[in-house]
Amino acid sequence: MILLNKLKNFQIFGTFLIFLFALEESDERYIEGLNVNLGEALQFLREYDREATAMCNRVTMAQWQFVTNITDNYRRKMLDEQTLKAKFDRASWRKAVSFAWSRIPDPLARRQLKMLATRGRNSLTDDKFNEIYHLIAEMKELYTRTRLCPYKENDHQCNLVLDPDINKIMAQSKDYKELSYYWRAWHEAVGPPLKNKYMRYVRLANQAARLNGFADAGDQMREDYEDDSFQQNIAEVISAVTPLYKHLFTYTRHKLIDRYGDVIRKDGPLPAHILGNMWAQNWQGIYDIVQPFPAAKKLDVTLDMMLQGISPLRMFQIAEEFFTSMGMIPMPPEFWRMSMFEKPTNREVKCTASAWDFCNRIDFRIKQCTRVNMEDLFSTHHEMAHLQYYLQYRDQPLLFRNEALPGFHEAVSDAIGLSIMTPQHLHRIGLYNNSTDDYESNINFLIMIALEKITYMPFAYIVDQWRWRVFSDGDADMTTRWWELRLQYQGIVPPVTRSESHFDPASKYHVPADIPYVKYFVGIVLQFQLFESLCDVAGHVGALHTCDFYRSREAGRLLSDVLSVGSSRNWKDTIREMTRGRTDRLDAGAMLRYFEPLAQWLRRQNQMEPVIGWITSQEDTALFAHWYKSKSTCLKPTSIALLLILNALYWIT
Ligand code: X8Z
Ligand code: ZN
Repeated sequence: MILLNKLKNFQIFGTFLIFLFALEESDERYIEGLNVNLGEALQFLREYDREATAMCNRVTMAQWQFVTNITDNYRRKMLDEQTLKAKFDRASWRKAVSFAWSRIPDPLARRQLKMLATRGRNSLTDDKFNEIYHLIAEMKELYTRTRLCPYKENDHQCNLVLDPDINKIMAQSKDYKELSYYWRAWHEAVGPPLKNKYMRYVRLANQAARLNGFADAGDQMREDYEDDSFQQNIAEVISAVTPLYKHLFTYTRHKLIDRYGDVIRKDGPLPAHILGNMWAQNWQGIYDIVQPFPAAKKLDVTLDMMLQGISPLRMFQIAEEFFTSMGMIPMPPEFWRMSMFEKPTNREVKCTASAWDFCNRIDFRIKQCTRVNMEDLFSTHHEMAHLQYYLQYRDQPLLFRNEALPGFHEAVSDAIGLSIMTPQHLHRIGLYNNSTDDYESNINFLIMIALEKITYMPFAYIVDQWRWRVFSDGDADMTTRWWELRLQYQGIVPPVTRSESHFDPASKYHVPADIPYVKYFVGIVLQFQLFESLCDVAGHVGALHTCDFYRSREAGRLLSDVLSVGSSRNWKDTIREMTRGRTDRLDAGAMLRYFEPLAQWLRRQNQMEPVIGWITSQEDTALFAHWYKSKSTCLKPTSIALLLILNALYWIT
């Protein structure tokens, strides 16, 4: 049956596929050809590695030139290089699927061929490939070009951009109505014009996935995780984290009621616009409201950095010393010569900090408009951790010069972050004298990290839950489905009534931009697993959140071993090595141990609360679900289905 379907699909794309077919005895999911010649496969991969490396270098160089000197000329050059690369990728895919790759006996060659054969949307005809490519570009363009008018200002200067203008207002304003204005204006400017384009995109993405042997585009996205129980694994993680999330939620609700009064129900969900972020994805913006002990000493070494006359260059040297103190790789001379450490004054640049691998094993750079403050000191370490990962896997073939699984790059950088942001570390590098090792400062510290990472878990979980469901079940009720997930996992509701035409999921860039999201969820889980492992081998004793593995050669050795394999093997082997045999799965245990002192404190604070978490009322669901709005159809289709089944069972028994 599967074979028949595949053969039928083949009819619609070019003649070159005539000699391809799915082999029944191989893994039935994927497209493969007939060629089992190992010598030819190895020869192809050698050529691919050489040509793709040169291509990668040219594209990266063009991108770097553009973002460090924004001109139309450099933009054009970059787009030209990207187009050439897309053509090259397409030709490589054709060649890769001409092999019966799952029967190639060399496991590393097989793995590389599989990567080439199963990724991307090259199974589409030229017309459709171009269509989806331009559709995504158009959606991104529409999103990034959106501008808003300011609240209550009549000067008609409608040029506020999301980043940084509106993001800043969402994090800083405490004016309920102002926040509501920006929330609504953003959602209504972005969502509606994207809905039809998105629906077409879903169809094309699904076609590409099916032609490639997947059930749908979500199934294809999950292939990156090479794990049939991946969905089960992440569902277990979110269940394990939910009790802590609900306690943090309840404590925050209490503080928000103190601030905004009874517009917030004591046992209900929270309105999405007052949590310090456009998508309520993390709540760092309201730390000032939630902070339990405002009088406790604040951890900020900015003044110390200034008093010591630390320059941006010195910040990079401090970060490098963190890695060399653990016996890891120093930054190469090219890094010091070619990076952009400060904002140039003579040209326009994109200032978002980023780490760059130019794919030639020599050239690695960071771009950052560094300011001398604590936030940028952390960011410097974060970006350099990305570079350390690039350096560690630089001797792998190009296809394996990649993170072990999507999200691991961020996990590594963030695990380093957990170590360097401790007062213990800042003291060891001579930036912090007073000890903040009192109970209140510790709770403040943990709440701050929890407002960044624990609140993010349900959001990072639902984006792809929603997307995968659209890919598998179709585009009906997309906005309602979005809010059902938001309410179920995050406990938030829209501040104003929604309808299907609002298409709110598109308010998040990664949705129209076709960027998978579950990797961010994976990244948070793994950073704690990695952090705990490194703390263990470094011999840390005491509460996990106070661990700093600076200067630990043992931690450096383990980290180097884990990073240097890149993506050359299944990530489960890497996680097993990382946790020294304890597990090969995503596991919330380390994260929960890190936050245990906070969890205990929150449980005590919430003792008098009537409800831990939220109770969903009709009033909440009526904000977005049309079947709750009219009295005649007040039952959800799922409830109706359940009633019908119960009814049928009644008659059968
Ligand atoms: O998209 C990003 C980065 C690029 S990888 C800016 N992040 C996610 C988001 O903004 O939703 C970083 C944190 C999560
Ligand atoms: Zn990063």
